[in-house]
Amino acid sequence: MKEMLKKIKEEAMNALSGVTGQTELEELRVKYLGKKGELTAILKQMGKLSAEERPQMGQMANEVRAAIEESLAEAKEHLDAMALEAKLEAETVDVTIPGEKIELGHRHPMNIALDEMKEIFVGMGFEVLEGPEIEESVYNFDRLNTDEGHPSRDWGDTFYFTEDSSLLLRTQTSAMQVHAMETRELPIRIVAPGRVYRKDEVDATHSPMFHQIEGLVIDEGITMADLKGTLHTVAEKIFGKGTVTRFRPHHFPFTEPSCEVDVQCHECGGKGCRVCKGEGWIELLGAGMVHPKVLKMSGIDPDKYSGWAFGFGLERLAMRRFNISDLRLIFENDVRFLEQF
Ligand code: 2NM
Repeated sequence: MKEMLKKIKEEAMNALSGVTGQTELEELRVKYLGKKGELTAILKQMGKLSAEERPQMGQMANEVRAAIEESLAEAKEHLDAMALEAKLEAETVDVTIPGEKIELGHRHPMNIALDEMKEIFVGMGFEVLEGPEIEESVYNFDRLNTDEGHPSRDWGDTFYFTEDSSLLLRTQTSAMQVHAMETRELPIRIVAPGRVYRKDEVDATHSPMFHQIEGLVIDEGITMADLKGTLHTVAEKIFGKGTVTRFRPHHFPFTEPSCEVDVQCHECGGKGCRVCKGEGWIELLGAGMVHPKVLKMSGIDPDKYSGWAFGFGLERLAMRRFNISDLRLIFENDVRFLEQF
């Protein structure tokens, strides 16, 4: 029996020293230490031994068991370490390899132009107001001193919702400014950017929907000098210091007097070239002193208060700013176009 125990120990040690996987390790454990294993088989025969031999054999069997258990543990530790090593090797990340480039979008050129304008006016103390695109004729026309027969009210020019022409898609953001005059405390210093709609055929310079930004200042003692000073400063902020401006008489129903503001062509300095189409000047916006009737209709006393207002088209500004030749490009959203900004 002693010989058998020795042989089991030797065999087990041999087998364990060459073990290569977890499954094999488990098989060996069962083979030597399991309920039907070789060591258990020997222990079952202990009863046949004499009383003197039994403790001796028992001790030896325990030693063999302990030695095999220790080797099993060592082999398991070794296999675990190898497995971890292999896993780490397989999952190595090379942090020096350049990452995949993520394509980021960016703002639309119209939004770039709009944000620039908002920033200029906010910097001068104006508040930005946005309002509804569906308006009542009262706000889009009547309160702006645009009388019944005015051509802009024509069904061929304006999108109406109702037979009685009372509800429409706003043709100008000044409708919003009438709301402001009606509801706000004075003084008022606001800009109203947004979409406006007119029944125009689509071509390189026209679209039935475009964007405007209009501004309004009302306080005691406001004069044309405020209009000229502020709008000249705005022109300089857009086109650079030293920009030359020209205020030309014009007519709008909601302002009196009215004017159009031009900037001298930055390309030719006023001599006339392709950019200004030989004019020497580029039209920037329309403006004027708010008509006393307009103030009165919105509940403001024209004997105490006066104001000035302006309005211009954002697409035209963006087209000049980014050198865009055709208005349709702005609305088509062809990625090949948008990628250029
Ligand atoms: C323009 C030109 C001139 C304008 C007038 C008003 C209001 F509400 F005060 F009457 N808002 N905007 C105005 C004046 C708009 O656009 C070419």
